[in-house]
Amino acid sequence: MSLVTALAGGVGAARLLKGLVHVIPPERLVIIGNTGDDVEFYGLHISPDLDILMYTLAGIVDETKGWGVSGDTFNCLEMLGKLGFEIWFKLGDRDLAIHIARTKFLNEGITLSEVTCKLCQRLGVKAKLVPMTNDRVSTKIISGNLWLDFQEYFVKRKTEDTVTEVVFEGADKAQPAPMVVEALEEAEKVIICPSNPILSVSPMLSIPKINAALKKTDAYIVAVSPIVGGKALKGPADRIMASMGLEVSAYGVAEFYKDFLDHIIIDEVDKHQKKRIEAIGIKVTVADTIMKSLEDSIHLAKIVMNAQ
Ligand code: FO1
Repeated sequence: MSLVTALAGGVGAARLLKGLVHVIPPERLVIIGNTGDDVEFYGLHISPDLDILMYTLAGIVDETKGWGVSGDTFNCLEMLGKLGFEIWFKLGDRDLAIHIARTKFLNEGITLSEVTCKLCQRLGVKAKLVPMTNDRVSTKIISGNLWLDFQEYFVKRKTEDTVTEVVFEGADKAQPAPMVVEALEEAEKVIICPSNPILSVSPMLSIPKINAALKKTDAYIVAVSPIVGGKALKGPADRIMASMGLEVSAYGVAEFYKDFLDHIIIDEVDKHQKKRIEAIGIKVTVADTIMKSLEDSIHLAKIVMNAQ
């Protein structure tokens, strides 16, 4: 059975992958999830990107927000607020159950990969979801002389700080989780999901053995640009690319991945960039990349699978 391996961040990736599991048997899909955004609240280990992917594939995600559990309530958080705890990270009651279970398993000595596998099985997710690493890698956002934890920058301070540098603490020594290197090297196709290249994909690229596997693999590597018409579809990717000195365009995304990328899917509105991207040796497919419905996700997933 030939594998399709995806490198995935949060919401944009989840939207593509929920289409992909309708296009290929989910058992063929290995999803490597970013854990640079992981955070601890109230003694609980939270893996926001893994959860966004898991909830989406389990069909229980809050579709409006793209994260959290659909129809969740916030009674526990409200009470924690009354008890004087910070409650800016909106953890719903059902969502908290996942974090309690994850933390309990981790405290019993099970790795994050094994816990993720268990949680996926229990929620009926058939694709294989694996964290990029079982080691601790923390995305730090630097704004002048201020060092912020990722969720502090992203949620608490609403991405308002000007980012001068992004550091993936621990990445240089981190080992890829089991299956990650094999899934990249043995795949027929590797998909770089439409996630933030700097905040969501770079934590994975910063782990030396993941980076080396991407450069070594014979798999055909296809990315979907998260930048459409010079803007990020969601989140601060455009502002961060600009402050890192990258061109904020589909071309800028292609160039960022050019060391290993074979093909990029860009939006219709960016079709004028096709020739420029092809000139750096990357094939281009122009398509409608905005995913508002399941049909849109399936349509884009078919385009990704047909890219060759
Ligand atoms: N994103 C927000 O913008 N605000 C929140 O309060 C928030 C809570 C949250 C809780 C659990 C979870 O799994 C994700 C959550 N997210 C929240 C999303 C998340 O922080 C980001 O989208 C990712 O880290 C970036 O991909």
